[in-house]
Amino acid sequence: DYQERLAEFEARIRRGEKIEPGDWMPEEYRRQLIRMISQHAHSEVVGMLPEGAWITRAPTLKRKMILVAKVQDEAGHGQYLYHAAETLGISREAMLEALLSGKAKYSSIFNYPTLTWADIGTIGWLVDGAAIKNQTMLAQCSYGPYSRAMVRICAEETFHHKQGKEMVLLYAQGTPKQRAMAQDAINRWWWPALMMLGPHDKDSPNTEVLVRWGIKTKTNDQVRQEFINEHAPEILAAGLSIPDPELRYDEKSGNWLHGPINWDEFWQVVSGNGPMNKERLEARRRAHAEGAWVREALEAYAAKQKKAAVA
Ligand code: FAQ
Repeated sequence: DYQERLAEFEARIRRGEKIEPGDWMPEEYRRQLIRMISQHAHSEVVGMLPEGAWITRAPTLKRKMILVAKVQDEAGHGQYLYHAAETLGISREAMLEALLSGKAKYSSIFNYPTLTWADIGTIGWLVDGAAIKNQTMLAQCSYGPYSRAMVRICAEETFHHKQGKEMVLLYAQGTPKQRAMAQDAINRWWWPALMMLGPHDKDSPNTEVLVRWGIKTKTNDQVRQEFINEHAPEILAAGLSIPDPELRYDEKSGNWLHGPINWDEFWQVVSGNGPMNKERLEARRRAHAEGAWVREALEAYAAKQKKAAVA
């Protein structure tokens, strides 16, 4: 019966076994994974937009090639994650419909504009930096296809992180104009990067069940602390400042403690009222409509192949 199956399922997770597609799982485990993985896939795909806007304006051929590769990686991550979600019984059409209708969430961070070229470096350093902290945690998750996807994706994001950090460090040592551009980008992306890792644990309704079932192996605040501990000293060492007057190193805990996060801003962005929410969804809807002919052609081709196979 249900209680026995649940006990065995939880015992498997405690033993560190992966749950695979087709294995018995509680409906709530399935629902939570579909929610998280589809939101993650949408984030990768919407996440192509802020950076994609700078491909034609990259300052050198080398930077342009790196940026094209990064944005292409993000499309690949989206594909990979939609497939992982499909193993749980949801269709890609249903997920895309949820995104395009504005019903599904995607990461708050991609609703901010990329105003200067330094934003591209800063996204690599801070946004990929935050994403990697979250995703190395998820690489340990109890659902096999998601955890394996995270291993591959983190490897690529490590490259994204390094190229971003290299760029910002270079500009931080550059001309006064370059330094100012790097500082301005850090000023605008620091807080959204902290928010990206989700609300404080006490305001995070999903964490408890996700941790119990080994989907999350760390809480939002734990991951945020790891992110700050790595990045705050590096930003300061580069001679840049962090827009948090309360930020300080705490000897006792070994942590960099931060000031209050503006959660009103976060919830505004999550509920569709961020600076770029409308533009982002509009761009996705346009891309979907303009790609209709590709889907039709694929269907026509598949139908023809099927007919040929029958004959
Ligand atoms: N944005 O109960 P919790 C990337 C929602 S990939 C929007 O704490 P949970 C790569 C949350 O969904 C970035 N909504 O939720 C890249 C929930 O609402 P719901 C994406 C957010 O799941 C780099 C409600 O608030 N990564 O960046 C956000 O336990 C550079 C309550 O929150 C992933 O998606 C937010 N930031 O923890 C690409 C990783 N935070 O669904 C291009 C997978 C929370 O109940 C360029 N996801 N909400 O209606 C996760 O690890 C988790 O879902 C968290 C949130 C940690 C994001």
